[in-house]
Amino acid sequence: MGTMTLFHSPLSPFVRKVMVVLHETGQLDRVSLQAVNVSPLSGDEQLNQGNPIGKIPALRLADGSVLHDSRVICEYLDLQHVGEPLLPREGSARWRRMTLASQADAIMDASVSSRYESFLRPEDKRWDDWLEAQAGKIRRSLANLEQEHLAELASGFDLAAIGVACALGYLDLRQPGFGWRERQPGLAAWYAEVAKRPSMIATAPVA
Ligand code: 99T
Repeated sequence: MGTMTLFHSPLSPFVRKVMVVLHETGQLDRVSLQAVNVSPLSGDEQLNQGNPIGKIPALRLADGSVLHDSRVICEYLDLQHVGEPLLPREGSARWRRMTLASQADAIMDASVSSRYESFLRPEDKRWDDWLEAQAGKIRRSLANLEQEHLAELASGFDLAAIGVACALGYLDLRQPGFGWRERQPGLAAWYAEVAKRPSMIATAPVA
């Protein structure tokens, strides 16, 4: 039984990032999972304690304080293990990797936003231009990863690479017809490899 509590849902790519970090850094047994099912329209009272925005993941520490969001939790966990750091601690490489990690989060944000627009919003209020704009963000980001970041991604499974892998996993889950593999064959090959890691297999979302 872990001393920390992670508010968790198996389908959230942001939660998955944290779970992959726990696997990769050997910290799984420090955390108990508390299942929550939230959307912008339905929150969870316990989750809101210390986390007024009410999103997952949130991590309640042993002293009762709560960390959010996923970036903060991942960085916190990265400072708690003795293995290779999952982000360079200093220098220009730190900012480059953090920016790549942020790009991965932004792909997830656009995908989650599309999911809410196409699933949560009443059918007569759905807005195709909104969906197309989110898809454009994702397409541009993936093209940029293919053109500029493949070598960087392949250089190690750190927080940036974990983020990109979770973003792609979520895109496959919610928009299986997106067709990114044809447009980004290098990224597809990289993803096929990292998807075989035990941390990715153990956290794969099942709809
Ligand atoms: O928006 C809400 O109120 C509830 N949504 C969430 O909690 C989503 C779950 S992914 N989490 C975030 O958007 C976290 C974003 C934050 N910046 C972070 O942690 O990095 C749900 C996906 C799905 O149901 O398909």
